[in-house]
Amino acid sequence: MEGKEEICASDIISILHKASGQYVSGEYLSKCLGITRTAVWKRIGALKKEGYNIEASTRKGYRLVSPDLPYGKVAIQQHLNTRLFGRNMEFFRAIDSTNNYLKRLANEGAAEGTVVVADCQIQGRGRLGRNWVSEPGQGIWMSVLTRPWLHPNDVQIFTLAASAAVCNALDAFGISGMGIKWPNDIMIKGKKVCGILTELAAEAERVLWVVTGIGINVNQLSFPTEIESIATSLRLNTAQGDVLDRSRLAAMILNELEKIYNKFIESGSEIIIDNWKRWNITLGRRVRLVFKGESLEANAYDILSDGRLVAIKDDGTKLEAVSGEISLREV
Ligand code: BT5
Repeated sequence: MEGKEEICASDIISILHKASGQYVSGEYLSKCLGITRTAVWKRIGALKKEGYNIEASTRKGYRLVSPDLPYGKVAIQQHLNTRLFGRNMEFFRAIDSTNNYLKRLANEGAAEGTVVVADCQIQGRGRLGRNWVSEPGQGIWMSVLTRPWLHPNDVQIFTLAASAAVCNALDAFGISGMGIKWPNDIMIKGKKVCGILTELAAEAERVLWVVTGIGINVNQLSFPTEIESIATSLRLNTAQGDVLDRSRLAAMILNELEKIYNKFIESGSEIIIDNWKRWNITLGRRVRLVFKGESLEANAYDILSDGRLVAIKDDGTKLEAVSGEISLREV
């Protein structure tokens, strides 16, 4: 669904949701939205296909049977407190990759803060062409578009904002035990619960757009064999093991991301570094690095204001690396 149709559909859901299970007449909906009753009926049909449990009665109109909105745009947006992030949102039951789609929108001039979310990705992508397992009903697979006024060299620090924002949101959501492995992997008990893929377009002196793709394993109880020894989910790390509300968590992440992003634009990278360090599990540890083809052990020491990692080699010399240049493992 696109344009006016999409706006009407989410308005219909908002109106029905506010009615708390009571019927709303087709006539009222058609007046509110400025569309015909037949158009209302058609859109209700489309919403049912999307998974909304709507009951229709010829005399009384329409009502939302379950007060819990299914994972989707309306459910996410009701928890947003942002000015920009997620206000313009597209939600898909299935898509190749939310990053791919948002990159296309970015090139077509989409506004800053545009967000694409999918329940399932057929070709979810990790870094360096790796695969990202993104099964339906389980995780948060979403991408956020920003257009920061940055020199391309300064993007690295910006990318660290995403993992810091996710950890802040997880904390507020009641999850504990998470930490960030430089640059952006979020781990719980040594297993990966969230990965971040940042892609950008730039001119020589200026970034045109940054697409930040965030993948979080939320409700999985098991994983495909290829990742079962390295992946975990939030649900597997809660005491009760209940299904978690992906809509609320996705919104909380966008709320946090916008907050950090705005502070960064106003006053520089300190806010990102402070938040990132709050969750860091790399600095102060011994790590194995593959750097420019050479495999070595070193002590992860600090990150610089531009986001580069500083490690001290055993001969005392310093090594400074941007992500993508090194692969890193704890020893
Ligand atoms: C990442 O890559 O960690 C970045 C993942 C970004 C995914 C988001 S989802 C929304 C947006 N749209 C996309 O298409 N992508 C982004 P990397 O560090 O390269 O990790 C990839 C590796 O993690 C794989 O080679 C697997 O070993 C492992 N892996 C794959 N799926 C996983 C999962 N669901 N949970 C944990 N580990 C996984």
